Amino acid sequence: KIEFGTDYSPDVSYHFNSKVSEFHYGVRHPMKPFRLMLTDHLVSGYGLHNYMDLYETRAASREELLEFHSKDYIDFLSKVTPDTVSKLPRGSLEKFNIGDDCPIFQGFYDYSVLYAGASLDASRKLLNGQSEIAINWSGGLHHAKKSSPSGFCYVNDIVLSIINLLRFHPRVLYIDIDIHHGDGVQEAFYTTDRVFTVSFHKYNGEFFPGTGNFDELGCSEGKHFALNVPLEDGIDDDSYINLFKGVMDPLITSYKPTVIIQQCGADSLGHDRLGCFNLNIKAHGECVKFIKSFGIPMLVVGGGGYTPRNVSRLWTYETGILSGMILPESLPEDSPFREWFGPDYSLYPTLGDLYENKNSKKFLENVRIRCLERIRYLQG
Ligand code: V1S
Ligand code: CA
Ligand code: ZN
Repeated sequence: KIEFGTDYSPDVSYHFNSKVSEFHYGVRHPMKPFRLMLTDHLVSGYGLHNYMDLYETRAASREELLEFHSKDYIDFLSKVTPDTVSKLPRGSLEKFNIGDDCPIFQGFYDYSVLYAGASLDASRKLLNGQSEIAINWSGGLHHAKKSSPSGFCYVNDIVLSIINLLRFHPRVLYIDIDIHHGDGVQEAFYTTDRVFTVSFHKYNGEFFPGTGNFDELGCSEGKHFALNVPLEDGIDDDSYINLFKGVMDPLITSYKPTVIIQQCGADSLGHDRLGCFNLNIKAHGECVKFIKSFGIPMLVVGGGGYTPRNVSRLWTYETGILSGMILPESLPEDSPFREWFGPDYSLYPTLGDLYENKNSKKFLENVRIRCLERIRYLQG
């Protein structure tokens, strides 16, 4: 069965409500909340529930949402339903960016307040010192803006949690390893030095959401407190880990965050339905393990991830890392939905061989050097 690892086992809380996995964006839509149910079954199948404090999460309140989102927008979200959406006055769908990416599906508001409530609960556990690491795999919806949904995200649970953490923490570090740029979080804190945002992502100006070039670095008080690491298709395990550690080590040492939020979008894995990187589960997990090794309180959230069997493998593997447990490679035998994981039934099957690596050594070394030059500004 599972064993204690050699590294430190912190106090970990796991925040989940199975209701969140019962919503459907629509049959053609790539976002499948069901992946959260698959994850929870694997986590409990491995017995990881015995090594964490488990909390069934609640909905975020309207007042909590208004800490970031506009009243106009929350009024709209809380009132519109699939039945009323077609009767709205002309222009409202465009105004609120409703369409294929962010459809008004049955219960979408209940879904949104549930994943946001889970991140807020998790941030509260860190604030009151009951947890050193708090996990919400249903959160990480990094594209939502103050007054509009974007990229499958309706409310921004990350921004709401950071606002909560800022009540007592002087410096918050946000790390985003989803394949997409964490634009909603970057934008919300673009003018403050109290939140440092860093996102690793595919960038070519066209890939969604189209932002995240290296020259976006923050402005006014926030200048030099946003870092973007634009990457090409097909990045492999060693290149990604080297770059990630090479940037994050000096960044954490210089910025000295008092709390960290890591968004662990699983669409940076190889074989993702929307992604185009070649990462394996162990490499993605190595990034989480590296951040954990600094021993700073951490909120860990999910995000993208469109091949549900691999999303659930990844987040289970990372739950193991965060709670300091070593999981056997072979998946639990008596777990429901086991048929989703064949023919290998492995926690970390090989994923990283689909795309040509368009990130040359020279390109990556250049990215690393430019990041280090930016980080030097933090030392004053
Ligand atoms: N890539 C991609 C992609 N695929 C879809 C999509 C496909 C089928 C559907 F029925 C509905 C949507 N949308 C997109 C992207 C949005 C990606 C969001 C990633 C979210 C995250 O992982 O970072 C965090 C949870 N949207 C677009 O590329 C925009 C369009 C430009 C093209 C697709 N159409 C559907 C909308 C406009
Ligand atoms: Ca990212
Ligand atoms: Zn994504």
